[in-house]
Amino acid sequence: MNTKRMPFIVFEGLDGSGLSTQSFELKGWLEKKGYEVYLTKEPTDGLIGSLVRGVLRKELKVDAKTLALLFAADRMLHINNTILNLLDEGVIVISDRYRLSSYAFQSLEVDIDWLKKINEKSITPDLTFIIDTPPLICMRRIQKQRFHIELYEEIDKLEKIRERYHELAKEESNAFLIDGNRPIESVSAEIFKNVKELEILEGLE
Ligand code: 2DT
Ligand code: MG
Repeated sequence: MNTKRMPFIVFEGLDGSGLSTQSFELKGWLEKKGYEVYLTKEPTDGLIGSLVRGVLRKELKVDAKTLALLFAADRMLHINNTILNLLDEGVIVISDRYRLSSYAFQSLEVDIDWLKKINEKSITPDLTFIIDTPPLICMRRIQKQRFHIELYEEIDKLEKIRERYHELAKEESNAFLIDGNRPIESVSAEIFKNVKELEILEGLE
């Protein structure tokens, strides 16, 4: 049992901005350094997360406030059933999306102060990387990957969400806005540089 709690690292941004790619790259890089790493995502593939995915695919309809509560409940379960246990066991946890997704996406329709309130018991990540990629590029990538269009996937909405992320980058502690409109390796290099500065991983080369 490791006595130091390991870092909790989060990736945020628009869909198609390269979150999954960068989470995966960071996992591989840390594993090569000898760390045990668990890659997870929100919405989760648990019971509440699956319900949320149904809403995103427009298979079931719930109002915006209920959806915000479902995301918050999925997150609380994720923290208490998975994230905290792993961090305490000496595992680095990387999550593809976390609470800033709720603040950036749900605030299109729901008051942001209330969103922050229903998420106030969520732990603060040690690092949050917001991958910033122009919406048009994200939309093109999404269209290449699949046929259906999910909730929020309209250019004007994505523009607004991107602006929210810019504001959130200034507010959230330990958050970095990373230019995602570059080759994968350049984006990763900037991320690794910031991870190296985490005190608990001291000595990381
Ligand atoms: P991906 O699985 O492709 O990342 O899409 N979302 C996610 C929210 O609106 N609020 C949240 O709190 C979270 C975690 C963003 C997931 C979609 O769900 C949205 C894109
Ligand atoms: Mg997606």
